[in-house]
Amino acid sequence: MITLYTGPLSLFARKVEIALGEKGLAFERITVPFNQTTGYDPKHPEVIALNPKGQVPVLSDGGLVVYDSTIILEYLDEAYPQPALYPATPAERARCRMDELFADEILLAALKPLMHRTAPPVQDRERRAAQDADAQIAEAALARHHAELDQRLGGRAFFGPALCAADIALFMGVLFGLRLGGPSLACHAGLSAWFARLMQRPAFAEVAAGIAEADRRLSVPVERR
Ligand SMILES: N[C@@H](CCC(=O)N[C@@H](CS)C(=O)NCC(=O)O)C(=O)O
Repeated sequence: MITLYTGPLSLFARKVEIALGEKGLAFERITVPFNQTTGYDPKHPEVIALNPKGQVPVLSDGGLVVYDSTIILEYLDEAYPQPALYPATPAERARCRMDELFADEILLAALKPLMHRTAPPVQDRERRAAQDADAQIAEAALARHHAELDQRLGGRAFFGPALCAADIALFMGVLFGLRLGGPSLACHAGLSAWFARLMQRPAFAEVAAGIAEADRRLSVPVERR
């Protein structure tokens, strides 16, 4: 029995949901409290008990507890090898892991300054101006990252020889950039087609729909700010 502690707008927990969906693994979902004002505070007591970092995602599989989305994806791929989420050769696996890391660390760094856009606006005008200035810099960085990803993809269907963990992590990063009002993919035909192709897959579409539903419930619409 697999249990996943997840968050409604957790990019990392949603990575794991896509991986579970692609592997056709049923799981019990425990959604931790989250709101746009205090975030994950107060934290779910079981997450505090299970993960020394107090973060989601946490996965429990028959009593084995695994935290951190990347480690969870690697665990799932070893415990449930079909369909594989990491390529076969050491070089391809290294490339996939670096692309996953690019999403989780480099793209994330450019997403963070956009995250205030779905939260209630701050009243202090100076702070708001500083947020807007940081967001503009982040948008420029995101646009550069999209161009780089488009080039790296080079017209292929996936970032690996087949769908791999990097596609999942990069999909989440690109999706969050779009939902936070970041640059469009329109001028990157390959990346845009890749994103649309992933959106056709049930595991990805379900997660994207879940995030849209959570945004309707929890977030300030970006276009209304
Ligand atoms: N490297 C971790 C990052 C997990 C993470 O940042 N989780 C966020 C939600 S997306 C969280 O639980 N934040 C609450 C906190 O840090 O207190 C992973 O890949 O799982």
